[in-house]
Amino acid sequence: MPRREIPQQRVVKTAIPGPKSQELIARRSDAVSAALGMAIPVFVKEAGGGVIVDVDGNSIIDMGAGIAVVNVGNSADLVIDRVVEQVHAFTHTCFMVAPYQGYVDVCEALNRLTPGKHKKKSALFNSGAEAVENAIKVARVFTKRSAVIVFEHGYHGRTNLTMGMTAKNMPYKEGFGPFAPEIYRMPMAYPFRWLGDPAECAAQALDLISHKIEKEIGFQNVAAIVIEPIQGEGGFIVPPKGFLPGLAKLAKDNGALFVADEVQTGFARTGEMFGCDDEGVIPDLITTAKGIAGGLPLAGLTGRAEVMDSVHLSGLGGTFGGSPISCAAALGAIETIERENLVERAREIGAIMVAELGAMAAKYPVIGEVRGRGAMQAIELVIPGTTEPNPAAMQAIVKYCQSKGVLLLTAGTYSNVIRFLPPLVMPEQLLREALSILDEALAAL
Ligand code: PLZ
Repeated sequence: MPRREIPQQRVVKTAIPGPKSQELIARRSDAVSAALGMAIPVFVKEAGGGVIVDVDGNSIIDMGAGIAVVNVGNSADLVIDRVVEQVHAFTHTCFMVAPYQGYVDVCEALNRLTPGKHKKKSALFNSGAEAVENAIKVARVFTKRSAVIVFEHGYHGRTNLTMGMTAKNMPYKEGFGPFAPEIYRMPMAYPFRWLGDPAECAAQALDLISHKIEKEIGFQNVAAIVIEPIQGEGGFIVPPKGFLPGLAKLAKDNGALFVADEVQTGFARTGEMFGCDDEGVIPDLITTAKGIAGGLPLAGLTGRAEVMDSVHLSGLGGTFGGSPISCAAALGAIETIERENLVERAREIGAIMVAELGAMAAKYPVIGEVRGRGAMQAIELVIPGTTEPNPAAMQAIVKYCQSKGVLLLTAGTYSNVIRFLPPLVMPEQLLREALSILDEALAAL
């Protein structure tokens, strides 16, 4: 089948939203629950490379990749090929009913690519939240303990257990309780907002956490310490060096499992295959989703073989988990990441973003901090001269950029962070164009 070639350019032909999008937005309002948000008010016709083309013909630079999902780009060639082949062969049998090779291939790839050379095993699910849920199930069976340690600003999903693990109340938790018991939230090493000396943030946070676990929970009750290597929804909070290794050691010394939620940081995003690779941290369990399958729904749980094998037969599963179509897509996506060296590409994108965003931070005091790693960067916006969050500036910048055909995503406990997650196949000129429009938006504030 000939490939569609979507011109890699920004085109704004109509107001955003244009008339056709407006019509669909009206239908959406009438038919779809009002509880679902919308980052940009345009309806998509097609997408590829670094752009999303809407139904009015506007071509918008995509700085979100569907929340760090289409790292390999939308409809990447190898993803299309593998999916089409699979759809013709069969669409579903259920892996627990009659297994198929694609599932095993994906587990082998996860076992090979995730941090650590030890013997690992995997299981596949549908969503990031489901992978996190299963990490807790496995950790509780293996350790025969129940307490789960999570962190301020953490995000782990929208199911009941993962809502309880997620920090931010509005919009994720408000009114949806009661939440599951035995979840304990610890201080996060967040240098920009650390009350003590930022240089001492990692050591002080680790001391505090160790003290709180000992006094308030009891180490002997802790099944798992669960953390995102870089916190995503919470505002791209990069823990200072030493914090993650310190937590992993704390878990190990006390018979608990260290679980890395790599749902957002995984698959080349940070300029390493996984976020934990940066400091050589080797988790006992790793959750993956988002970037794993080029846009098809799939999630993985990977960990030490003896941990993953500790659960009784048929204790894990699900009807659709590890769908053959999603597995085919994942194999195409993983091959693309490796063949096109997207890990290196994420570093190059990161270097451009850090330089450009750093220059903007020097000009515009509304930028309190530029932070991130690789192609996962953000700016935290403040009232100039303070660290007070500035959500109004965030809103204004996003709106300005949308009107010029640039899609930006937001984040942060204080709703004052703009995050940049371009597809790793975005042409450099488009990335630079998006950043120059961001500069205009900052100047117009
Ligand atoms: N763990 C670290 O980032 C999903 C959520 C978007 P699911 N983040 C995007 C929204 O508002 O729902 C995420 C994550 C981390 C788990 C999850 C959950 O992954 O695939 O959305 O269930």
